[in-house]
Amino acid sequence: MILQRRRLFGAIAGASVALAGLTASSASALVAPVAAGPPKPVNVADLDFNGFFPSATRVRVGDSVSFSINGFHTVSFLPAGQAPPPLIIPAASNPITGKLDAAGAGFWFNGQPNQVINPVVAAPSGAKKYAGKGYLNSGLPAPSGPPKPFVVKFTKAGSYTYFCLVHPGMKGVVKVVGKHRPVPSVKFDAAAALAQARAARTVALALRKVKPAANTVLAGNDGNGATAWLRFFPKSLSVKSGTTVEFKLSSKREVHTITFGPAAYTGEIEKTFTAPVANPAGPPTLVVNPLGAYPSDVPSLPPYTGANHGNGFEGSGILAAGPPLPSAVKITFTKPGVYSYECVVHPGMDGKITVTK
Ligand SMILES: [Cu+2]
Repeated sequence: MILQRRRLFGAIAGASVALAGLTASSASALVAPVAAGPPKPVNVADLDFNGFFPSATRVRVGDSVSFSINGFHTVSFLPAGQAPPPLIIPAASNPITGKLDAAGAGFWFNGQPNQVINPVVAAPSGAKKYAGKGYLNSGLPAPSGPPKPFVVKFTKAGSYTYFCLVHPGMKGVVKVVGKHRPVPSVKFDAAAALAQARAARTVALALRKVKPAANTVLAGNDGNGATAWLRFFPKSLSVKSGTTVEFKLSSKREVHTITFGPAAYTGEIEKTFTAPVANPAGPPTLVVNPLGAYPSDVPSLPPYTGANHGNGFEGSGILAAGPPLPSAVKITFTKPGVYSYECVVHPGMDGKITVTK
């Protein structure tokens, strides 16, 4: 009878563990999967994912987490109390010099600091073990292609928040429990990631139906930011001559630009948005093209005529969710014509303003 009861209890316990997706404690170390970005290809035009899937992971002391970096993301654990370091910073030396527009005039930002990718964000931090302290960083993926998964072994119990240093607010948590505590199986984590991504995609598809206010163009429309629309709403807008259009960032995690000009000219800015410059003290510095980083004109953008700066160049510089960068820019269109613009951060993120009499 006792034996039977034990068996019965064992069977019930086994069933409930299976239902919760938990594995009983075992000797072999677990490698829990997390995707930075979409856990599988998105296959929706202009849609990207700026989240960790699943956003919460539970492992035992001695287990690892394997972060697949699917997109331009980092996986970064910070020392307690430290704010995430910024992605783009002004270079300490090396001011901008000799940048001329198509009409041969110097741009206002000559003499301003070059903006560079923060080497603290770009470079991997080395260690692949985390004991709950210090800075542990995957670094930025190289342009050559997706990096190998970033595998971190956790050696101390605790609850650890990690960040993507590219997309503010993109974070996840790894909870590390004692060696004999139950934790979810790899299969359970993978299913949780897909379920979270599906839910985020559903939210994004609803956000795609946005109807912006009159004479307003939204750069992205991302809700809480787990997904990002790398497109303008609307992609094409027609206004009467003399109209002021407001271009607004609608994203907490992405940055965009509004850059008018001939396709060859803006395309070149996009291609060289970050360019490696030799640095005798270490790895090459990634310098952000000042034509993309800075607004083309200060203190505000002048009316757009299609002939600004000799070739129709006029740009917002980087728009971001919060200070010190602006999140919106206004441009008044004064001459009938069809004008293309693009975001020089995101290839394929293009728009058109048609100005009528
Ligand atoms: Cu963009």
